[in-house]
Amino acid sequence: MDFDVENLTITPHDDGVVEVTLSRPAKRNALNAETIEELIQVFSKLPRQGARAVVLNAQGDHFCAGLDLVEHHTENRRPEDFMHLCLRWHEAFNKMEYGGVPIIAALKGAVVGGGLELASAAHVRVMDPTTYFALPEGQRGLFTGGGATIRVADLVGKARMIDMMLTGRVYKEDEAVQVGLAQYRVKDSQTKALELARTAAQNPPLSNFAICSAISHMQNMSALDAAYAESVVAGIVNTQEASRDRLDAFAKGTAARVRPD
Ligand code: 1HE
Repeated sequence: MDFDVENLTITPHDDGVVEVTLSRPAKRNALNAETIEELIQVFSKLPRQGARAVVLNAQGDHFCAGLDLVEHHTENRRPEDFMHLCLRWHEAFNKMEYGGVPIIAALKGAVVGGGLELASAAHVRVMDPTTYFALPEGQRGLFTGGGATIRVADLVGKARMIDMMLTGRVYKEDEAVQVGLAQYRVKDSQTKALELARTAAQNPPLSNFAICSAISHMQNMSALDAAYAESVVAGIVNTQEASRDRLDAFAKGTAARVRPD
């Protein structure tokens, strides 16, 4: 896998799992314009380079401190400059959410502002005991620009998101799971995320493609259109060769059964 990146580290594993690591720990992995371009590049190419699942993680103690506030301040951007930058953030995060390859985020430390927008573009979020979530935009005199109004509101609901932005409320520990910011809370988020990615990577790629793109698309549709799209996707996915083999194994009694533990 060949990527021209400086702020990310890409580590492919033999089983098709690829680690994408935010690699600006000295700046708490704050997202500068260059990192956003690198995310677009990586998440555009990975689905076509055979990635079966991705672990999105970070160097240092913090997952991501959000928008690079120093770059933003120094560049003294005009409204249209920042609008176009936000469109690049959306490009990156849409590539992630709609790309069809499962992305499991291994979280730690600060997951704040644009860092939470990035994490919410992953398909599964795993937190560790140090992880905390916040939207400090209000305190900074800013507003979300990387899709939080869609994805974070989707995770926690409109009222909680507004509270987070108005008051700087921080969610951590069990409460963060209860409100939907993370699906798993474990001692070691990296190990758990890798385990989940390896499990997901064993599903047929076409099934994962549908799970990690169709559901998001369908949420944007009317119920009538979504039901139609679901039938089309299921028509393709549920008759693929890989599912025939798996159904054959089930019928012969050799496939794993669904048990509570
Ligand atoms: C940064 C950034 C950043 C750290 N942009 N440089 N996000 C925020 O409001 C969060 C801002 N950051 C923090 O609150 C803290 O840095 C942390 C809690 C994440 C970490 O604290 P700490 O004590 O470990 O680190 P630090 O001393 O604050 O920062 C270390 C260095 O990282 C320092 O650089 P240095 O050159 O002085 O060593 C910081 O300047 C740098 N750094 N965070 C730039 N965010 C699309 S719109 C999205 C809008 C938003 O994301 S708003 C939320 C912004």
